[in-house]
Amino acid sequence: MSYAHQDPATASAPRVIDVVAKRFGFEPAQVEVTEGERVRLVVTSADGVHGVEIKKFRVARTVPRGGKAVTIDFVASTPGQFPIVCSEYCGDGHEDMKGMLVVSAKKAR
Ligand SMILES: [Cu+2]
Repeated sequence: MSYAHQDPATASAPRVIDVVAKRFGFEPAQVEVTEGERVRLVVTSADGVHGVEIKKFRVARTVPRGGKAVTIDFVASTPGQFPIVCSEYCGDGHEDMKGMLVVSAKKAR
C-alpha cells in the first residue's frame, strides 16, 4: 500500500481551533497555524451578532447571537500574518475588533 499520492494537507485531520467573538475582540486574539494545514475555526459569540472575515483565505461568515457555533474550514496555504476582522457592525468598538491569523512557513525537509 502506498501513500505517495496523498496530499499531506488534505490527508490529515483539520486543526480545530475554538474562537470566541465578543465586544470587542476575538479570543484568542492570535491564531497560529502552519502553512498547508487544514484549519477549522469553530466560532461562537459571547454576546451579539459578529462576523469573521479573513480576506486572504476568502473567509466571511456571520456569527449569530446565542452561542451557536459557526464552523469555518480553510487551508492555510500561504505563510504570513493575516488580519481577522469583524464583518458585522457590532457597536462603538467594532473598528477595533481585530484578531490575527499567523501562518508559519513549513519547515524545509
Ligand atoms: Cu464584532
